[in-house]
Amino acid sequence: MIDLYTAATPNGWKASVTLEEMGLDYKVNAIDISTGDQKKPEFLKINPNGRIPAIVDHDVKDENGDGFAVFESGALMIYLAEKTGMLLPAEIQGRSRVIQWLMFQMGGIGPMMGQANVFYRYFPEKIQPAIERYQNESARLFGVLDRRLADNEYLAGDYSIADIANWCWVRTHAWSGVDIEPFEHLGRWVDLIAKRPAAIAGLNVPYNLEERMRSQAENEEEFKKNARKMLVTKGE
Ligand SMILES: N[C@@H](CCC(=O)N[C@@H](CS)C(=O)NCC(=O)O)C(=O)O
Repeated sequence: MIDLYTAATPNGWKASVTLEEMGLDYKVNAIDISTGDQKKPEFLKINPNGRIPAIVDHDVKDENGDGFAVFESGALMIYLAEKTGMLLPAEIQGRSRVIQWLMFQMGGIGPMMGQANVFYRYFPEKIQPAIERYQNESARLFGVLDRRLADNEYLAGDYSIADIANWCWVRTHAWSGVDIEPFEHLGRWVDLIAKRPAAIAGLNVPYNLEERMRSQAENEEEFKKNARKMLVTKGE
């Protein structure tokens, strides 16, 4: 059995969609990142970085006889792919291609869209050059994905953890204020993955997404206030 520690965010969904695609048995532990659950000492033992997502695989023991903990969503996805032999080819070139597009998300799409969210949504001061910097960079990265998807159904051969990682972020483009309209092939791919039962199930972890979106729309100011609190956290 696997314990998943997560919240309803793109990085959290990367883990839950992957677990759903693999049909693994897992228990959801909702972490309230707005009140700082992720900075508590017991959680820092699982993820020293104090962020979600993280997993503990109780089928595998660490050197202390505890379940094996994995943090960093990309590492977590590779771990699950290696555990199951799914969504990551074994052969060196295919495997490298998937990891390249996974790292593209980890080092590009995630951080740039994340900072676009910070400056466009959460900061009370609207610093236009910062907003434009991160939105433009996100759009540039969307262009890279779009060109790749112009003659490839998925990012790296068959559907893989690279698609899940990028999709979980790109689908939230409106929250970052980045238009997807100019990217025809990217739009096709977003819609294609959105139909997958495991993607739908994974997005409903840890909460039902539609209900959350409704309450978020009602409480957008409250949501932004909580997000701002995270931005000023010092130390861990
Ligand atoms: N590189 C990390 C990023 C994780 C991350 O930033 N998670 C956010 C939610 S999407 C979080 O836990 N934020 C809480 C905080 O900043 O304290 C990963 O991919 O796992």
